[in-house]
Amino acid sequence: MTPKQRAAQAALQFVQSGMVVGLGTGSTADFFITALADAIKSGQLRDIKGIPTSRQSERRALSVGIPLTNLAQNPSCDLTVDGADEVAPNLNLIKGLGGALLREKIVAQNSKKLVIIADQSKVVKRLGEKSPLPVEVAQFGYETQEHFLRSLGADPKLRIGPGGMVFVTDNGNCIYDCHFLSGIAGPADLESALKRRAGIVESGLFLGLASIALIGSDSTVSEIRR
Ligand code: A5P
Repeated sequence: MTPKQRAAQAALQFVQSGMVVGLGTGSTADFFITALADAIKSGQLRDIKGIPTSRQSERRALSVGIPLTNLAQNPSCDLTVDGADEVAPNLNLIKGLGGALLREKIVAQNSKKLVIIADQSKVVKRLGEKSPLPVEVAQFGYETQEHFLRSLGADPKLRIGPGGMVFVTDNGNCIYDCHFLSGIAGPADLESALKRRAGIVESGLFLGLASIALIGSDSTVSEIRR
């Protein structure tokens, strides 16, 4: 079992029969979706409904037979299990390298508990230390955001998709991946500045949302709690 699989498997301890479960996006979240499907098939868990955070996790969940619902039918998840790109000691996160940050944040904010699953490579002292911060922006006038993001101390790179075209999210927006030379000194101030700017839809800063992170290694899973 890989560290990511180990963390994903450990997240099953938080799932109970009858729950509505937010399904994250990325390779670690995919391992959780598979583990959840196996638990449903074996009868260990019953009456589970999933809410996917991307088209990718929707396809994945459908392919392994997890019944799905949505926020219209179930406005709140009992639990969401998702990966992360960086996990700080206070459980603040960077997410969105998979491009699903907007739906991930909507589902996370409407969940009673957010459990993060990751391997040790995601644990950092300061956000922005390793990963760029993905910032989702409206297509209209997206070029104007580059200068604004620079004014906040970032080095923004417009995300390009696998085919060489500008990457477009499930929500029809673009992403700037924002590098910070010495990491992000004030995540809350940065988030406030981003929120005030028209055309910036959402950022991958997940502050104060996660309740626990399960960090998989070669042999064990450790926990970070707030
Ligand atoms: C998806 O948009 C991201 O927030 C993912 O949670 C993140 O990229 C983690 O991906 P891996 O689990 O593949 O490392």
